[in-house]
Amino acid sequence: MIKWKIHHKKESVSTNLDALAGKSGDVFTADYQSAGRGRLDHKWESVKGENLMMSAVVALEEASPEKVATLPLVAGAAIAEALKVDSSLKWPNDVWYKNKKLAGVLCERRGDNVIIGIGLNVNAYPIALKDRSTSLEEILGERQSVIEIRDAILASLSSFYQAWLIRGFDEHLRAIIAKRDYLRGKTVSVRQTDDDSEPIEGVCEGIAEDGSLLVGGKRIYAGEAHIEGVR
Ligand code: BT5
Repeated sequence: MIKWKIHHKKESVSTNLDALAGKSGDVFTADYQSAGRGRLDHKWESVKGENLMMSAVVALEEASPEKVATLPLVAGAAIAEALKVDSSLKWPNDVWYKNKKLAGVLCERRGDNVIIGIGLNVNAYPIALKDRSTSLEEILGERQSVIEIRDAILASLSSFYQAWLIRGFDEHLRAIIAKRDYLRGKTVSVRQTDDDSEPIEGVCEGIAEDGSLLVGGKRIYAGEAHIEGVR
């Protein structure tokens, strides 16, 4: 098990930025982020003091870029398995509950390390996103301890990461992810960039052994999948 060392701030710009100063095993958390980041230019919104925002630094030990590309899915699986709710994984980096987003992962490689940024709505979600986000509190009907959830996720992340480092994105990890795959079997429209005017459309056949999304026989390596009727 990784012996994590927690560095907490009341307010941060982005814990993924704080983590740039960290070494393997360091975890940066904050009660609030003034400029939380998602993929591309997306923002991660937080509600002060209510949610989990953390960035864990782990060593890559010469993992290839192709292997590192599968890490957001593995981190998502670690989060899903740590929670007491029956969540799904929405390729490439989200944890959903029913048709709403509960958590997001942003992995950023920095030399020999990778920063695994996790944002999870524990006791609140941004009001502006109420149609498409949810929180553990809303699902479970009572407030949850951010610290307990942080520790459960870190324990799970430690074992998932170590399994992934040793054995790669193997059958065992893929089976855990496949079981929670939100998109598989659904008709999806995938934009590879935010302004993609020709999204790939078709039935999603799941996630391939290299972490790409399979849609109508094509492999998609990055993007965002939409399902009709779901925001
Ligand atoms: C993500 O990006 O989902 C990755 C989010 C990672 C956030 C963590 S918090 C700790 C660490 N420090 C950082 O600065 N970042 C990491 P993406 O797939 O691009 O999704 C972003 C989209 O999710 C936004 O454009 C919104 O639509 C939506 N969103 C933003 N905040 C949300 C929230 N709190 N709950 C649900 N959806 C949200």
